[in-house]
Amino acid sequence: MRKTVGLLLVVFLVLHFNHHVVLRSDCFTLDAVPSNEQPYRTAFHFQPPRNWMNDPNGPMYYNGVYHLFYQHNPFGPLFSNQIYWAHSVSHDLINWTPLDLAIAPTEPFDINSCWSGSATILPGNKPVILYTGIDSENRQVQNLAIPKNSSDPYLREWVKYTGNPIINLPEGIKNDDFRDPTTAWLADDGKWRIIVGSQKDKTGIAFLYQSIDFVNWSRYDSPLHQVAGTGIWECPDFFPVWVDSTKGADTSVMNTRVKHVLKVGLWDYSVDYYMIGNYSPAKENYIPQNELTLSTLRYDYGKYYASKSFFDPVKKRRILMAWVNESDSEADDIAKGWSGLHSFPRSLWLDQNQKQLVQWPIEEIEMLHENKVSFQNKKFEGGSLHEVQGITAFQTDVTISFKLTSLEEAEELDQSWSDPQLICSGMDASKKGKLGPFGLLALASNDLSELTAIFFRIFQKEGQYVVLMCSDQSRSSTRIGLDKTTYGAFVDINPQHDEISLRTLIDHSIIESFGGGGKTCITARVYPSLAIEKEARLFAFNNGTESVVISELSAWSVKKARINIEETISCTDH
Ligand code: DQQ
Repeated sequence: MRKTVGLLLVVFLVLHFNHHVVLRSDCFTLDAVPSNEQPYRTAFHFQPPRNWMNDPNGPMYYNGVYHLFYQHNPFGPLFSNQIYWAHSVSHDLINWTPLDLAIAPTEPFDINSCWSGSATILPGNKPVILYTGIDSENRQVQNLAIPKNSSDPYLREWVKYTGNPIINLPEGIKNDDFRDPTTAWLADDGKWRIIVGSQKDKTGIAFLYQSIDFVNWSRYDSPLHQVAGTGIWECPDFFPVWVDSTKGADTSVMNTRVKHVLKVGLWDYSVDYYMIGNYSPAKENYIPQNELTLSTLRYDYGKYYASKSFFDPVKKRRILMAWVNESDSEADDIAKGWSGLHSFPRSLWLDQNQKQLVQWPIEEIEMLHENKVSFQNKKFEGGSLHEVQGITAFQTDVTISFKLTSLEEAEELDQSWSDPQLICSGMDASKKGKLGPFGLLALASNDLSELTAIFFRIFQKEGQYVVLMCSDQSRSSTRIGLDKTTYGAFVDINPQHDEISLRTLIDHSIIESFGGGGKTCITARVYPSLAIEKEARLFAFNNGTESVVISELSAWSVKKARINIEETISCTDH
């Protein structure tokens, strides 16, 4: 009897207090810790224990817990026609506990996959999810799911509304061109609004819907916005940003102190573009101050797609996460047993000039910092290389700021060089300039045959200074068969007044870089074969002829977070 009570108590404690333990009926072990066999698994970026992951879905904060769902193939490391919503929870947005799959393709309205969508917290603190189902006829339709038990802080089980689909394919839209409902916002007329991504004849469309009860939805004749020639708009996001504060605004905030961001993912280019504009719910129109074109604002100029933001009521901020796809081959993914990461969560807000957004890693990363190294005000001659020692170069958070003392030496920017990515590809870090290239060499091997260079070059154009930021993956690995595209973008800062700063998060196979205090972000995936773990080194470099001053360099080792680690219990335990 005492043995039975003891056993029951253990089971109770395991179930109720140790939420890191996931009880499963199948028994397996998986070493989620990066090791020589798994050198590309990350330490502080979100990824599932195994198999395929893509878009973040339905992030939200509910009753003391952050929830993150994601597109997942639980059966293999490649995308499939059976995509589920997987689910993890966190108390700090750093450490994540995996829960059971939340939404599975089981019903006629989603039998061929449960695709992306969003969460909304309805009045009375009631979370709901809208997601795209691929129905039995392979049509994309919009569905509703609610928690089975909203007093469960982890919202482990989700129930699909029996009246699904709640929104059918609009007439004239192709079966596979209608997806990814947004978080809803409530307008003054008491009606909810959402947008859904679509296209017709290559015109990207954000269809606008309204509802009083969240179940019956009607479509406005005019979409919220559409742009010809852009192809299907995936994973739209629509939210307010304060014009006079870096704090976040909840999705339904609507007043003269906010502008509205419309973000759309262009599937044809795998890029998340955004517009900033004025939204009038009374007129139901959205007027962007920058119209969407292929050379307008992006969240990130590297590998970064299908992002989703949410309002964090705890710290009053808007948080953004995105899917960062692999750059290796499908065969590599099969060998690794997994594919896909999420970017490190970023806060985002409107820049003071109201022309663009600013993004910055959430401050919780400091929980993982250790072994700080730093120095200030060091003259950095042209041709210098400085190794940043004393940190784990394969798991690090590094910031470097440059002061320029000979700006007048900046080279003229050739009038025909309008595409920053092309300039970066043509002028890699080994090509000497005058003011630049200077920056960081990340994940560098001992012999420098492998390295990823993240750097700046300063030019003059029509009496103005132009700051170019590059992330050059061309020498990131001696392996062949990888996508080693070089990325580049301009940074909207004036080096006459502003220092040129770069913050880079390095985590085994991902390098996220924030230029100009987060005005320009570039994310890359890299797979070194020599610069792995303890063999990886980090350098600051200046390959211009002019000297610059490193006004500050600070770097930390970043500890491993507990991300979706399933603790295996003995098969005989149950
Ligand atoms: N991924 C989902 C779609 C979305 C696309 C499918 C974006 O809902 O449009 O996994 O990556």
